[in-house]
Amino acid sequence: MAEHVILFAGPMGAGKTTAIRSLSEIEVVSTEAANSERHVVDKATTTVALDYGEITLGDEDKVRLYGVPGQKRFDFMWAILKKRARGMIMLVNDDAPDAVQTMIEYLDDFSDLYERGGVIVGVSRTDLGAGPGLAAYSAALQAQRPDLIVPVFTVDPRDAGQMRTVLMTLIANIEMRAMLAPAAEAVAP
Ligand SMILES: Nc1nc2c(ncn2[C@@H]2O[C@H](COP(=O)(O)OP(=O)(O)O)[C@@H](O)[C@H]2O)c(=O)[nH]1
Ligand SMILES: [Mg+2]
Repeated sequence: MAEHVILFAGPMGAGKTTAIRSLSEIEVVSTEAANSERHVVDKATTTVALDYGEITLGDEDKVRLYGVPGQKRFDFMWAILKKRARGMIMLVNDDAPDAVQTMIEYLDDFSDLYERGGVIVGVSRTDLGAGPGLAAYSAALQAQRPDLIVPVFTVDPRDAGQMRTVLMTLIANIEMRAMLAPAAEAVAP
């Protein structure tokens, strides 16, 4: 049985907790605490520790799902989980100011994870209004890191089917890269 650790990262309100709740087959363990940054996002609670869920894909792959804190001052949690992770779904709320720039900043923090596995971007809350549009995210990624291939999807984290598609795409990418990596080393001079 293969086991994957997948992180859900991204800013507050992007839908990390919602996504894990949509996907998980076990009751999600969430640690929430009072939002001390209400001036940033007006939400009564926000995740300050983590969310944890599990899903089994096929009868082979157990996937451990971790939602990591959206606030930068909880950086130490990211460092711990990042070491264990094979891939990451970064959620970005399309209706937030500077959504594209926020995505670039978050990606920067996780570029070593990209080297080991895979990263995928899910743009959430696109139903709520005039965000920058999917092409703006792809263009910014290309401009910033032309060396990385990061798929960008629109996704509604409340929709389990959509989340499954994103998760399976990420895992397929990770496995493809794992298969190709030894071959690439073998042909290198
Ligand atoms: N309309 C809409 N609401 C969404 C979408 N994604 C998340 N939400 C809502 O946004 C709020 C914040 O989501 P949450 O999972 O708490 O974000 P987190 O801070 O990243 O864990 C919740 O009320 C979600 O139901 C979306 O695509 N569309
Ligand atoms: Mg949360």
